[in-house]
Amino acid sequence: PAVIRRSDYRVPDWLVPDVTLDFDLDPALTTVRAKLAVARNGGHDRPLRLDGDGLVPLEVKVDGRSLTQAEWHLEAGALILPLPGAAHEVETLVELAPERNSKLMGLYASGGLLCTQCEAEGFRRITFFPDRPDILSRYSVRMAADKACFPILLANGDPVEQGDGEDGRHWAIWNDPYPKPCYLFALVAGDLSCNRDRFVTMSGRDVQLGIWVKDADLPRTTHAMEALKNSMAWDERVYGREYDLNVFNIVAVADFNFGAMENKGLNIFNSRYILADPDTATDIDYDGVEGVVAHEYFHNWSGNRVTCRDWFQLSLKEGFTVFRDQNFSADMGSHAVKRIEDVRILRAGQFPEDSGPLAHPVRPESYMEISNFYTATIYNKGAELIRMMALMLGPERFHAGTDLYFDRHDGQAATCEDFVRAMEDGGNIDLTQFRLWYEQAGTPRVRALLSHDAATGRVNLVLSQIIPPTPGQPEKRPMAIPIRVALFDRESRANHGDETLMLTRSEQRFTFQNVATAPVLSINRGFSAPVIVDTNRSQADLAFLSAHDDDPFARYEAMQQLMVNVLVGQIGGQPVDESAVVDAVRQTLIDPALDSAFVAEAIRLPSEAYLGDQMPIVDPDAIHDARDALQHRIGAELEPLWRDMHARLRANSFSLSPAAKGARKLRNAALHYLVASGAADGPLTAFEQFDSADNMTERQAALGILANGESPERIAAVDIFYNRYCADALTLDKWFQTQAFALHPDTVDLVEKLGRHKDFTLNNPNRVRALYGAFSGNQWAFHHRSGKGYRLVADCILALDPINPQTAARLVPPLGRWKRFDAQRAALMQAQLQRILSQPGLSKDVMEQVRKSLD
Ligand code: HT7
Ligand code: ZN
Repeated sequence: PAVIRRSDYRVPDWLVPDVTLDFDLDPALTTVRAKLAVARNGGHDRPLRLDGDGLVPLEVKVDGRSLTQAEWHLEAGALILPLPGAAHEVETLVELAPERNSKLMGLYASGGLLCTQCEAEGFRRITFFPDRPDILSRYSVRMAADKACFPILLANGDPVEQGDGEDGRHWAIWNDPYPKPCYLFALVAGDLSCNRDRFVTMSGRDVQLGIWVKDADLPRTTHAMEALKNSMAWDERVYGREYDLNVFNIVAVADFNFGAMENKGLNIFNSRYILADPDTATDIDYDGVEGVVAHEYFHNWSGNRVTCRDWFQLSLKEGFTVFRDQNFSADMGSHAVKRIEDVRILRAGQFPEDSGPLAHPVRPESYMEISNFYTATIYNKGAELIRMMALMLGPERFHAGTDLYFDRHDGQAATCEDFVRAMEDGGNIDLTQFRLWYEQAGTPRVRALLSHDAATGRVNLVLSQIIPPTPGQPEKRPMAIPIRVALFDRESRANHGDETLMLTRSEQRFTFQNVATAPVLSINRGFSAPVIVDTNRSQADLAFLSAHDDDPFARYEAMQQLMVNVLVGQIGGQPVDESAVVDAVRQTLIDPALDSAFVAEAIRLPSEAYLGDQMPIVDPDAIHDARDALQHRIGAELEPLWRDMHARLRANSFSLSPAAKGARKLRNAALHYLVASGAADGPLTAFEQFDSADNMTERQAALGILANGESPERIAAVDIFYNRYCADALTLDKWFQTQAFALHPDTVDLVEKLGRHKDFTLNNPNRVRALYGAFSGNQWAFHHRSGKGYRLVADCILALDPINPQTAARLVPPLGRWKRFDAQRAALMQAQLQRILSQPGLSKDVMEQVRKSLD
């Protein structure tokens, strides 16, 4: 497959100011008639090229005249039309079979609905079109369909007209007045019910809101609707951005390759990010709904009004929009806990990507398949870049920068460079060196060495940075890294003052005066930069910070580091005293100033995968054993506290208040440690929670805890859960996921069995992710020394690739981490990658990921 390079960007040869689409919809055979007003862009004589993927032109007309086959040709699926003159109307007719579209890109059928997914390059599967984001067009869309099967017809923009046709069919016309790239095109046809509401914008316009779902799911849409209205108000209050159309619709579909899609005025969602009720959704699910609804809504400005010039600029919209949704969620709940969660996600997903064969810059230089670049680097690291700029500028100058960005580029297809320039001009700052964050892949390592001179009262902090080599980038230049630090007095526990240091050279010395006694260093407070920090802090200093740091992230981090040092020390044969961890957990539990959600985060042991990331070569078995033993010790030594807490935090009735959510989180943590203590009544207590819970947060947590062990209660809970929820797809996903994620020696065999379960299907991406996605994130099970885990995932990739290559390709990265494991495991992983590569007819999606993973 061809490699697309950022440096090859050229302005479009032809523009398409207006598009009229006419859909005659039917799951088996849909026809699409497209009329494009095309205009030559500049003085050239190149033909019009309309991308197509799997399309056959049944008719091609120019200015109303049908062309003969000699007047056009197809080139790699694209329709090539040599055209004279400056402007024409080009008309094409194609046929589609949505019910046979298992890739879920373009127009497809899902649960009786017809819907579209066009980002990144799905529009070319619907009609011939220059499928690139810098072509902005006004769309008018007519849809006709059988009225009984598809009573609701939705598209982008505002509804214009509707009526009944012959043979039980009906039709509707929608117009979108805002020029948009074709990746934002959408339509939905189906038998849907609507949760209707309204929002009055800051300028007093009334916007009709609709969340469209299957009728039975209507009661599960209230949280999404609240989230939508809160998002609309937040974007007005924080960014001064108002919604622009008269209607805003959201549709939930069961089969979706991603979380959701921000189509102009018609967001389409994976139902897991819309539907929520206490019986089936956990608090994490509720937060997911709120965050994704906000994310897609915020795209209306950061993505739709200002879009991307080309796909290399993807982080322009995704990084910025993740930053916006993270801050929104923090404002809706707890800033401290949200930051901890976001950093955990970054470290679990992005850091491994940045240190492996698929590492790429936030603004990549090349790709084979753009769908493979919807990554944690583009999204989450991209958000960290915006966060660093916000920190360096301060809130007022940052918002001067974003105002300038929106004003300058409204209605345009922009670049990451445009965003940085708006920050520079609006915020009055020089970001020349900072731009390297967009260019250089790899997680910087910052080393911090603190020394104190009692005679002079001077503290020296020497910071140095190393950016590891990544594919195609053997040498790196020093970056501009904002590091927030504070120095604490050991005696008084006073903070000598928060400062943001700019590390811009390979090594730099920072001096602090008038510090009488050797202080304790708090560093990368708030996770001010997405870097790995190595310090010479003792376990005693970390214990001090875990009890007294006034920055919640740094306090959490000190606790994590304390635990990492003990576990990595033990695994490496250099035992470190565990009692400091037990004491720190005890201190945290009894600190009355801390809220429950923070406590639950702070006392959680680092994941097995995170521990693996701290080691030169990952030893999954040793990591599991050491972590299990420490968990047992914390459980056993503090057993009365866990017991008391678990009993005390039982709620009378369900609520989504931050306090109630925090209490559930901590109660689950207490149950976890109580069972880990080995107490004889542990499994029964877990089963009792499973059985009596009035919410999924406690029920699923109890199921997960039981699934890790061996008990009659485990078998009972797994069966009860299945029987209760087997008719509800989203909840049944949890059944698959919880078992695939179990820290149990037989998980690998169980996953093999579950892959043959009657409810398992490769046609639904949520189900695939629930089983194989969860399993490949379970380090101990996936890296079973037999290599069976690798074979299972490779089998799944091979079977899924012809059905849904995008989803198949997303299962490849865990196999590509072979360099991080011992020679035997590495060879087994490589063998599976080779086996995949030898499959004839492999998709471009999987091929790109596998080839890179073998390098
Ligand atoms: N912008 C959306 C991306 C997306 C997507 C990408 C590839 C394949 C399918 C997809 N569905 C949605 C999601 C977002 O970031 O908001
Ligand atoms: Zn997005």
